[in-house]
Amino acid sequence: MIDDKKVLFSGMQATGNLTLGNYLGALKNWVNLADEYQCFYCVVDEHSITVRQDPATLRKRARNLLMLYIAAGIDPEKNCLYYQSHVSAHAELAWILNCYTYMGEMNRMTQFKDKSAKHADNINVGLFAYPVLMAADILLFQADVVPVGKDQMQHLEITRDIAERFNSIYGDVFTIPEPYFGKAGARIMSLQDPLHKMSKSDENPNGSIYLMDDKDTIMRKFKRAVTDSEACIRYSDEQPGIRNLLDIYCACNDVTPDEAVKTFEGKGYGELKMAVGETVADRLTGLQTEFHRLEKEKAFIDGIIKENAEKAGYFANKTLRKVQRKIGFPDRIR
Ligand code: ATP
Ligand code: LTN
Repeated sequence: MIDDKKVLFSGMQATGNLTLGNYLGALKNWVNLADEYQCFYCVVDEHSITVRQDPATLRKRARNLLMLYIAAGIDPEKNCLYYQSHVSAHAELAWILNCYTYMGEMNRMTQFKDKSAKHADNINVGLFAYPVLMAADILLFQADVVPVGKDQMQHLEITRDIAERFNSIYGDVFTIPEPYFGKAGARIMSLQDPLHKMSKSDENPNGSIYLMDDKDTIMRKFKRAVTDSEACIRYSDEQPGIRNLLDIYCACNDVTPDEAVKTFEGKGYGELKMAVGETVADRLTGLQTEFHRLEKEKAFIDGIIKENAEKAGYFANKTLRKVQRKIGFPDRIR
């Protein structure tokens, strides 16, 4: 608890360009959580280097991601938005937790298996230990809840296991975090392959709408979206392409699938694609305008980066000191 509120922690990697999936499935849903929770949203740049990065690009993307958080409507006064690398407690706690995590547990992580298959020339120890750093992120803030997608559930489970193991040895040190489901964020699928999720690391750029795409690009991608030959707009698993377009429409307009189906009753696929494209372009143009405004507000953004790193550091170090004391590291001399 901080100020009588439960703590919520989440993070996003600054690798690749953010997609409509990241926005509708995560960012957009984070906007109002600060009323109920003390929220920490981290740009997890230390996670990013588990895959080789170009330094200038990483630096730029990390800053852009922080500005995107704000442009998406996450209020930097009410939420703590910061870079992982600015709070050294993340790396320090991760080291400690490494010593309380078993190789066998890490060997079961499916993301490690996927990523090491993808980057066979760089299967580094950091990639293997990635979930331990994620556990440190969460446990440092004594987070009660963590909004994560399905693909990160395994990492949240290992976080809970590590925390429980640590607590069973040293007493109640860590809060055991729960997944946050809240209002279910839409799972957005690729426009080119509606059976796979829209993802920033997809090699086919036509499958994803990027948050910085201009209106023409957005309309073109929707025009080319894969549908089917049923020629009927229904919300059903048998029509994954149409269902995905309806999901996108619903998430942007806050309507239910039934309402959306009614809106498009008797209309053709072409019309549906155009309407969804327009809706998305409207949303993203607003976000882009705000992003470009923030780009010019260098001093304002720098101020947020500095203040929030201090704020996050304060809470994180409190937990770190407690952990260090529990495991027997010598006291600091003041
Ligand atoms: P990568 O391709 O690098 O794995 P990603 O695009 O799948 O990245 P993540 O960085 O793993 O995205 O996820 C960031 C957040 O966005 C998570 O909360 C995740 O659940 C959400 N998210 C990502 N893709 C989608 C999607 N297609 N639909 C809904 N939510 C998504
Ligand atoms: N692994 C996550 C990003 C991430 C995270 C976290 C999410 C790093 N640390 C802590 C929630 C809580 C991802 O790739 N989406």
